[in-house]
Amino acid sequence: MTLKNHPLLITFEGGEGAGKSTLIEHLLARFEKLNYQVMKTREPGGTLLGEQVRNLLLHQDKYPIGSISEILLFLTSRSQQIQEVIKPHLDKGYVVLCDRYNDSTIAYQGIARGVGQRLTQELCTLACNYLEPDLTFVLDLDPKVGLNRTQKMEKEWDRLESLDLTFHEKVRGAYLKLAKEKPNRIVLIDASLPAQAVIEQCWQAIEKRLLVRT
Ligand code: Z5A
Repeated sequence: MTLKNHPLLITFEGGEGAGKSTLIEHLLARFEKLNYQVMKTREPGGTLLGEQVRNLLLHQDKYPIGSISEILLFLTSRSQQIQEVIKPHLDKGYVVLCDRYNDSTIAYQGIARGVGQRLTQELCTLACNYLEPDLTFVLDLDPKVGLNRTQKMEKEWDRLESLDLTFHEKVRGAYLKLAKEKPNRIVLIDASLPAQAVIEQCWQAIEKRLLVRT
């Protein structure tokens, strides 16, 4: 099997506890088994600057951060990660699996926080210098189920998770809106299914859209 559209940027989106990390680990292993050069990243983070920014955002309970400042911090991390990590790997022909990207900023800050979808999209375009994913999976899950899953884990990030359920329902609605608006790029996945079924559905979508049998 060969890649039709090599290199590839595949992004993973969804609310808390939707299963992105679990899915990425399995897909990474599948690509490796097929001898692809593949790497995973997460946002915010992934570079020295990005990890500092992650730290700043994590501890927002100690100082106020306004909504525009919040967007700019997420985008600082993304822009640096694209420059230092993502772009160089794509240039070498890698498959890059990215845990969150612009759709997170549009869903969380642009729509759920109310900054505005169009403005947030424009800021994202600037920060990522027009680098769009080849494929995006949105893992759709009732936030009550997702938050329940994460409460069972040791989590470093609790700032946005601690926002009320209404906020997380808005995030879910925002992702559904984005999936409707971008059907060619975004594949909506029912994340309430068992992990193995989620992995198989995503792999089938990757094969169908991005891989060709030789
Ligand atoms: N954020 C933002 O606001 N704006 C932005 O631009 C960006 C981010 C980039 C990052 O948190 C936070 O930043 C996030 C959005 C915001 N908000 N919050 N809060 P993070 O990086 O620390 O975490 P996360 O991205 O929200 O991921 P997560 O909560 O760790 O969940 P996950 O990676 O999607 O799920 P998981 O770790 O794979 O699975 C969670 C648990 O469920 C685990 O025990 C699994 O074994 C289990 N699991 C997984 N799949 C299944 C299925 N299918 N069934 C049952 N159980 C499952």
